[in-house]
Amino acid sequence: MNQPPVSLRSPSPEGVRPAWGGPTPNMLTLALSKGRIFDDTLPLLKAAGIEVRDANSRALILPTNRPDVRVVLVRASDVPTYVQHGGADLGVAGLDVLLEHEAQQGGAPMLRPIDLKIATCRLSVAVRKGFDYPAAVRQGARIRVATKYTGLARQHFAAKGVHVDLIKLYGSMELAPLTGLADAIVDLVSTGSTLKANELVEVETLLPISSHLVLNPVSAKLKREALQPLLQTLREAVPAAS
Ligand code: PRT
Ligand code: MG
Repeated sequence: MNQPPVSLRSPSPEGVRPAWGGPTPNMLTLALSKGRIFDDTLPLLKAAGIEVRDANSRALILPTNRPDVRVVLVRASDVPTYVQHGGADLGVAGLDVLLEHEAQQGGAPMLRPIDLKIATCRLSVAVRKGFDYPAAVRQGARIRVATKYTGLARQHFAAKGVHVDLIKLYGSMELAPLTGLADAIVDLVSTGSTLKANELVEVETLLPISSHLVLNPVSAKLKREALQPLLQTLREAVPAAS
């Protein structure tokens, strides 16, 4: 608290982290979420010459083999917030998370220069087997939909002219139609086995999903020289066919 702020801001040689643990002026901070995005991003980073260190530690800030690049681990749904507000210069997040963030926040869309084509799935509507979905969504009807994606679900049903009562959930969406909490869910589907195990059927797809690289707009300008080569190698590392 009594530390003179001058010492925090004194220039340090590139790559040497100041004693207070913050980034050096030229350091790139990449926000990732643990799990499939982290696992699928590592090989792309490796192809770009970046190896993440201490991946199995409990630390939330991970160094890499490059002194000017570090990784911060955040919740998947927090990646857009970190990147938008400069807690990270860049990040990787599912299109579901990015578009939902934009639907909730409004404003300009985030800078999304590379589709990494990883963690692919789709955002779909699912209902209980035997539920008459076409009848439930006929023009002017009213339907109860449980989802974590209330912004995207609202847009989808509004475009169809269907009145929707949205029920916000944070997980286990599949349970909602089985317990009578909702008529339908909007959730991610990959293999379809989770729906199948719960006797639900997919009745409509809102959009195909993959994870994208997102950029903080200020970093995109001020750290352009450091970012450009990294973005280029990542672009080249993305599999041509998804
Ligand atoms: O888990 P947490 O609450 O911390 O955050 P999160 O669920 O957002 O993170 P995570 O790591 O589970 O998902 C991160 C991103 O991975 C998502 O935002 C998607 O872009 C992408 N992704 C790709 C998926 C899936 N595939 C996927 N299958 N995210 C979740 N699932 C879940 C889905 O919600 C459902 O419960 O897997 C289940 C369906 O899978 P199948 O194979 O049975 O159809
Ligand atoms: Mg999850």
